[in-house]
Amino acid sequence: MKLSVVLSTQASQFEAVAFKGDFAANVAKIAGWGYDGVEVAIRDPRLVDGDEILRIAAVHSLEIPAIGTGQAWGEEGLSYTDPDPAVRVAAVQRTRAHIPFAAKSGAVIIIGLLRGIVKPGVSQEQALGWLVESLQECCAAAGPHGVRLALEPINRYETTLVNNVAQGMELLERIGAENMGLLLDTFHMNIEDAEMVESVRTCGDRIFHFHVADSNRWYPGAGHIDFEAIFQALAGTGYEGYVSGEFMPQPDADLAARWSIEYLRQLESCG
Ligand code: LER
Ligand code: MN
Repeated sequence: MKLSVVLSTQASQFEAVAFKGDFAANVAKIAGWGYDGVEVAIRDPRLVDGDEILRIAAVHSLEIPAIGTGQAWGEEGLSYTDPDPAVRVAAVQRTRAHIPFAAKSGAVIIIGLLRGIVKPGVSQEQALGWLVESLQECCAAAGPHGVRLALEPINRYETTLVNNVAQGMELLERIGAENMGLLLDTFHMNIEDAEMVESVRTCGDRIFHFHVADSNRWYPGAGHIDFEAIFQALAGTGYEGYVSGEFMPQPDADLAARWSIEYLRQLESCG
């Protein structure tokens, strides 16, 4: 199993990102602990130097499996489901702006909190309609560049739209694009899905990316999730992508990243 960990390219309010500081220094540390890749969180691709990110990653032989986009919601309020059409357009434009770097790096574009939440005065069906339209537009723009998008079911305490894997699969049906899949995150599935192993099996070849944190959102091994069973199911789907650590920097970012890879590597299914 190829392992990566989330690294933000700039300061962020989102807590479950282990590293937020000096990018190059953190990439060096991550490579030193034995990771194969680094997942980058980018608020606005126009404000970061994609070639420099690729250069630094290459120096340490790290791949970039995915780009996290949720900071544009957290810091700027962009979403596909805002009642203001200008905000929805800006969210689609922002997603499209990630395409060149995604194409160069081979990274999947993560659609997490950019989906937004159902705002007062907006029905669930209307919000889902806007979400489907926006993602169809993003997929159509990304497709010719060979870029894939991964929608992440996110627990109910963070969003009111698409909380579990079954809802994610339903939305994929409605979007109907080959380059749209799901990102499964064990922290969210542990809250929302009746049986995580079953969710992994059901999602099958629509799993485009995978996040791990334990039940308490600390590093894997700090809580009570059965990662052995989950990874066996994941391997059974034929998944060849990355398992990316997205957890709280507890007790600190370095220890969390080190203990996570140590724990995952000793699992039979992840060795
Ligand atoms: C992002 O990958 C995620 O898991 C969400 O919890 C973001 O808030
Ligand atoms: Mn996640």
